[in-house]
Amino acid sequence: MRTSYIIALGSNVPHPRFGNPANILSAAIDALDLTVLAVSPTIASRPLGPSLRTYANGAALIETEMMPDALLDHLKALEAAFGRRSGGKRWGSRVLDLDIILWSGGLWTSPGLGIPHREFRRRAFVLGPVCEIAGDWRDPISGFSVRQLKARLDRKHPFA
Ligand code: PH2
Ligand code: MG
Ligand code: MG
Repeated sequence: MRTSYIIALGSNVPHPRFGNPANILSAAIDALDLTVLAVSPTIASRPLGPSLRTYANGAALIETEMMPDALLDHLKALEAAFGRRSGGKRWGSRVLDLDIILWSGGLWTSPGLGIPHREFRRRAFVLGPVCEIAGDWRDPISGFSVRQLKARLDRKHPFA
C-alpha cells in the first residue's frame, strides 16, 4: 500500500560539500530516494534551544511503501550520511534533521517513534513550511488542520 508522509527538514551547520543549510536541505531531498510529491520553500528560522546558529527549515510530502519504523531508519541513515553524529546534545546544532510529522495512517506509536510528532503544533518553523504543501492535512489528535494549527500559533506568538 502506498503511504504518504510529511517530513520536516532542518539544518544549521554548513556541510563541506553541500554548503550552507539551505543547500543541504535541497541535497537531502534529492538524496531521499523516495517519491517526492511536494517540497515547501525553505525558510530561515531563529534557533529554538541552546544553539546560536540560524536554521534552514522546510518540509516535504513523500510517498512510499515503507511503514513508519522503516522510514525512520531510512531517514536516520540519511542524516548519518550527511555527517550527523548520534548522541549529540539535545537540540544542539545539526547538519541535517529529518523528522516525521504526519502520515496518512493517522496515529502511530512504537518504541522509537510517535506520529504525529509530539511538538509540531508548537513550532512555527514546522507549521509554516508544512502549511505550504499540506495545509488541509488534519492532526488526528486535535482534529485541527495544519492551516488551523498555524493560525492558532500565529495568534499566540504574532512575532515569532
Ligand atoms: N530543531 C530542533 C531544535 N531547535 N530550531 C529551529 N529554528 N529549527 C529547527 O529545526 C530546530 C530548532 C531540534 O530538532
Ligand atoms: Mg527536530
Ligand atoms: Mg529529529
